[in-house]
Amino acid sequence: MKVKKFQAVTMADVMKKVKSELGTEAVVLNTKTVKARGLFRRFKKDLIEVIAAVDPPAPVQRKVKSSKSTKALSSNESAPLSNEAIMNELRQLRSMMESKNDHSPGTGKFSAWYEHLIAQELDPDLARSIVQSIDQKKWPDNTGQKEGMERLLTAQIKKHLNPYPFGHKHLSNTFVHLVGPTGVGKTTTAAKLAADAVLNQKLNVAFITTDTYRIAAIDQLKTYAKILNVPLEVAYNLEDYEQAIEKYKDFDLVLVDTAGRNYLQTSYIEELNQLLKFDDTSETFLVLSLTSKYPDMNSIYEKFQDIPISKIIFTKEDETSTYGSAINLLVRHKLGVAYLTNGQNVPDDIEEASPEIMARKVTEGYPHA
Ligand SMILES: Nc1nc2c(ncn2[C@@H]2O[C@H](COP(=O)(O)OP(=O)(O)OP(=O)(O)O)[C@@H](O)[C@H]2O)c(=O)[nH]1
Ligand SMILES: [Mg+2]
Repeated sequence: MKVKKFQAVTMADVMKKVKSELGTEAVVLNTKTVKARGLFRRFKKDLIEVIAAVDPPAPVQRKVKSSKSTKALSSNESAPLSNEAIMNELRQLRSMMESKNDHSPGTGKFSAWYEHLIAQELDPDLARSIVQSIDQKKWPDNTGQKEGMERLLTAQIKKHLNPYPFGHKHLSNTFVHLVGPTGVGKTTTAAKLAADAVLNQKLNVAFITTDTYRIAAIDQLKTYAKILNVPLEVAYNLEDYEQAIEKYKDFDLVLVDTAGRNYLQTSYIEELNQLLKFDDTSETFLVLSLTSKYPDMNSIYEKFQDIPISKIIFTKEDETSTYGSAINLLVRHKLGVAYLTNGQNVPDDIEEASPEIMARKVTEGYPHA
């Protein structure tokens, strides 16, 4: 690549010079204003300086002293830069571009990692900070191997999630509310959790459903209650709900299934807030599908500001291969995840979440060797 510095009083003039020297294929790498030099500089105007480059063979059309004005301007032209000066200019330009609107963290293997995170729909700023944190640390040189790269990336993502509460081994709080948008899998997840509590943890479990919105919803939970041999109360109003709480207060675990609503409408959140009891005997999981788009997940979560959401349950992991939206949400709102569900089968398709599992979802399938 041929790189050269040009100066003139106006941008139009300097571009004329660039075109004349390097041809129409030339690209501008940098522009700045420089003070005029020499005697009488106080009377001279500042100059526009442009660094331009062209790939060889450059279609150079040297104009040889064609006019007086050209001659005058060429006297301001400096000699070609030394290699070191050019490299410095290029380095400055690159760091300037990286720190502005270009999110690319560089080239080579790091840029490939970054692209993978972007393909996973991770927020570009978060993706960049993850990749650059690996760069800065100068990790051992086994990063050329796919496994090594995956491991490093997983560790960095995990680091972002570690501060938040994950998993839910001991269902210690009596009342566990499952809230969330329509059709994300609240009832199915309630059944999976109940099955695990009854069959594996030998807990005394009951169901309450406040979902009287759809007839089929009650039948759906009744079926699970019957199979698992656990009692179920249907709460049609606040009074019913208070009675159900009283009835089951000595149970080890009461799973409270709620109606799926369009929670972008605040009135539904107010309804929920009036019905459910939020105290230290209860915790509330917001159930979200991993197939949702990040802006939608984010809007829903933000609508839940008045309800104490203790953790997220992400469902339908089996229906997507991009997990960046989930990571964006967790990092942005400092949230942990209790469970991930990965299929329709009750009770099997559920696993306890951890930062490692979440991070690995993002890095699995990293295509670069
Ligand atoms: N693929 C897949 N499907 C799931 C998962 N969890 C639930 N489903 C399915 O999603 C559909 C809706 O599940 P429900 O449990 O009824 O969802 P809900 O949130 O209770 O729905 P509403 O009460 O109507 O808001 C059903 O067909 C479930 O079998 C999952 O992890 N993966
Ligand atoms: Mg339901």
